Amino acid sequence: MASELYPGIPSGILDAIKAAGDVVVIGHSNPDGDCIHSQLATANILTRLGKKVTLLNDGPFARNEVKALEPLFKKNCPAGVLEKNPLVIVVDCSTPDRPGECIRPLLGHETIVLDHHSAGVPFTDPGLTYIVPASVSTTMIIDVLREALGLPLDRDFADHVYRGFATDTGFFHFINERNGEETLRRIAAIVGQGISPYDVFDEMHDGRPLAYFKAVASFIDRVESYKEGRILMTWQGKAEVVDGKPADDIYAQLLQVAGVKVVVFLKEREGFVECGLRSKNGSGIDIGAYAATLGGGGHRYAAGAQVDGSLDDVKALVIEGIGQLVDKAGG
Ligand SMILES: [Mn+2]
Repeated sequence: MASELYPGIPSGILDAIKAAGDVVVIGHSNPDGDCIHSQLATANILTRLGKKVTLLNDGPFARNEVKALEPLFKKNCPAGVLEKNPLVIVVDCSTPDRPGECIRPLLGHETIVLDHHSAGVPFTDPGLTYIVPASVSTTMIIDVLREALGLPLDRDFADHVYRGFATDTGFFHFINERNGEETLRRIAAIVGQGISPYDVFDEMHDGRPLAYFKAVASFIDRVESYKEGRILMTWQGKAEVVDGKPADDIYAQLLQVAGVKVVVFLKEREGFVECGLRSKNGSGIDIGAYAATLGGGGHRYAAGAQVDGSLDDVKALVIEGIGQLVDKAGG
């Protein structure tokens, strides 16, 4: 059933799922709520179809919203599953490097890709690839898959779809006039299964230690401003250990600063730097395309890359590169 937002799912995907016995469902490393709940929503579908499901994720399960779910996932595919030549379903990422180590023994297996990221060169079989960049979350793509397979909604499935949707829309923030109507119609049906958006919001945010918020405050305290405030940049040194994942809160705060177009959060590692990048809605800056030039990827407004070098070197490189984009975009 094709719609304005969601084209029909390739029949090869539906046939491969129907034919499979064992299925391994894989998401990207350093998972967020959309990744983990896309894996769990897919597992819900497969289990209802009578398949044996193995969930793989490299972790770490650092984000508050996914921490408690870590025990449901393995880091290595058990030998007994590998022997059965399982079907592989990769969700919330499209390129073989994003899942990390866990996918290695499964490369070369029949692989379905379900995702909403547009950057990078996906796995090779286009007949088994369903990528919808206009979808606000991957869990909503899994909901389209459920529909195509003729399964009804259930409470457990709806809960997963809602949590991925909530994570990737920043709880109804990143929804626009192009995807809004169909997205909210679908989410109304999901919430109709007995989901409380209020409770989910609290569950996904509450319970973090005070030290976490003090760390966020210290990162915000050291923000550097470039190009008259159009770029705001901060960093986390490798010796600074934070329980949780402060990046999402830093972006949410700094993107509200007057005049900002791009927020950069650099995390110093041994020999390289993780670059988290966000551009402001309406800034005219495709930060995902810029991240791709660094060997990373992502979406138009949210992206990341790992760059070799010291914190100072990477800082200079990124500020120079984004400075040019900001100049070009004007305003
Ligand atoms: Mn996602």
